[in-house]
Amino acid sequence: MKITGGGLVAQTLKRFGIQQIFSLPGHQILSVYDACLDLGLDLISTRHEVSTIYMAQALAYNRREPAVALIAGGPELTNALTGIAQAYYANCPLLVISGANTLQKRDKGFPQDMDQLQIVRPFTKWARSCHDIHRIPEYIATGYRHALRGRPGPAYVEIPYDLMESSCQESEITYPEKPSKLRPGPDPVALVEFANFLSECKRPVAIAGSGVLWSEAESELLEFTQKTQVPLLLTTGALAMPFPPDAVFGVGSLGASSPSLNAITEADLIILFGTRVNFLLGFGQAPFFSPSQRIVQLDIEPQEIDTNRPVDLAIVGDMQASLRVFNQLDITMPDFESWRNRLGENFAAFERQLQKFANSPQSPMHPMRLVKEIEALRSEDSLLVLDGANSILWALLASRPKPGGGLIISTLGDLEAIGAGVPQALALKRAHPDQQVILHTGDGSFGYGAMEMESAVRYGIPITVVVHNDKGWGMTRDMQVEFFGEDREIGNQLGLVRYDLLVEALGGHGEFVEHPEELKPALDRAMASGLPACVNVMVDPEPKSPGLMMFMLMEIMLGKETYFDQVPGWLRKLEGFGLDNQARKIMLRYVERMLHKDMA
Ligand SMILES: Cc1ncc(C[n+]2csc(CCOP(=O)(O)OP(=O)(O)O)c2C)c(N)n1
Ligand SMILES: [Mg+2]
Repeated sequence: MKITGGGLVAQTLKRFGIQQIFSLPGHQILSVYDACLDLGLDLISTRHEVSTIYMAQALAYNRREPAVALIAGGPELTNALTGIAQAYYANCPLLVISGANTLQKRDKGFPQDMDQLQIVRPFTKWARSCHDIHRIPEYIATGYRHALRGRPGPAYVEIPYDLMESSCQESEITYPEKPSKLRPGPDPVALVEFANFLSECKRPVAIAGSGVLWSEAESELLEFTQKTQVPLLLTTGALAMPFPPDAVFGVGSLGASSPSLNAITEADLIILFGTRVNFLLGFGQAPFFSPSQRIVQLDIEPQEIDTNRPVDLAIVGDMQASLRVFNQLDITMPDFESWRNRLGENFAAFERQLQKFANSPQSPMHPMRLVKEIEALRSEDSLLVLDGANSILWALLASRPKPGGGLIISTLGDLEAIGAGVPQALALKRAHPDQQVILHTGDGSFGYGAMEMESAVRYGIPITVVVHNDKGWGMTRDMQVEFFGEDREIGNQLGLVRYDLLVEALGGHGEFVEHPEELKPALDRAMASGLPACVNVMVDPEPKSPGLMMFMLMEIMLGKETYFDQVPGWLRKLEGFGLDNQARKIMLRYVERMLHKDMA
């Protein structure tokens, strides 16, 4: 039987167990579309190419394996590039398949002709063009393998139009097996050393990041905490995996949560499980970290070890494999009971502080009231997507892991591109129609993917979008005011936009909420509507979150020192917003240090 190049693409993906393909049409890839009809693949077509990538990202986070985006090359590829770069800087495994001009038309001035490989190379682990129809399955398998193995990331396979449309005998094709996840093992001597570090410490804390997520090591991590009694913090990258909330002592980035900040600054041993010592961990520097703390870093990527902060012990290996071996060691641990109690009390006190805002009657709504009402509605298997900036920082204070769900922070990894929320939520709901999927997004960020609410209507994907509407690019507006002055605001206002009406016009359900008591009924109606829904909630732009203040502090730490005298003013704005005395003390210590340096 004859099969087209496009047919080989679809057939190989199907054999790998891939059901969903996210795509935007273009003539070069129509033969893949045609094959999807015959093979029963779930092809979702979008309104912007970057959405195809954002959707694949979310599915990859959820499934912990490469997901597929199919685009047609030329301007389709340039449009998709931000998503590919975002995945690259988040170590998110993707297989991007692109069409391209026929070989006969290349470099002659034909429309949509460009050197595609050149622009994707900096943002992919592996990028190739396939020129032999018989080798299409092999190239797809190789791309998949590069995306999956080692530290994950995006891979790119380009198949020119003439190859997509031509045919060969399927009997001539050997389909490769689906590449499996390989798990490089740790050095056993280093693991014994790790056990020694634990037996010598008094106040250990473990911080788990996306390395645990990609390795699917959540049960091994849980077993580690049960065996050692080391208190655990989850950074933003790890929150996408299902996890019991009562097994953690702090959630989110260092700056977004004072329990995490306390635990890190007071610990005498810090264990990093697949997490980068970047901005989210204060670069491992003072005033958050101290030189006297011992640090053990476990990572699958050897080049990641020692970034920003030299570590005392490095263990290179897959997280699941490393923890599995460690958990089998016969070790006696010191008693961490009082340390655990202290951190547990900190976390409980922090939760009580947040609770005060849950019932706040102020109008427009306090951002924390919005977060708390969403959190109260979440089911045990709820999938929550957070997009925006200030909106994310508020949500991270109170959003907790769920035993059967996950939490994706849209602005994945180090690139932190805003605007992926709608497509990401859509992909999750398509893959899990029976699970609750909620997107909590800033108004600015919603604008990027708003047109995908039409895709949601077209495919009947009932996501619930809650717009945190502060009528502006909130975080950049706040920074502008703090750094340049109250009267120097320009270009950051967005005005009052009825996003709810926009979504109604696209065929979805809309709710407009101006007062806090209207919120719960509106959310209930939106969820019961069975339609893609937008709950457009007016929130007070005035309160400042600890995360925002910490962001500005980090800017100063890395060179924006001229602004350090503003820090005491920022701290005053945090009064009552959940950043407790300990965290304030740490920041003040930092300011004093800077002042001293300035005078010296
Ligand atoms: C793609 C992209 N464009 C611009 C930025 C810069 N940026 C960071 S935060 C932000 C404002 C976000 O506004 P909104 O989504 O309304 O969230 P808010 O802070 O108001 O809650 C901007 C423009 C970015 N990070 N990524
Ligand atoms: Mg906003």
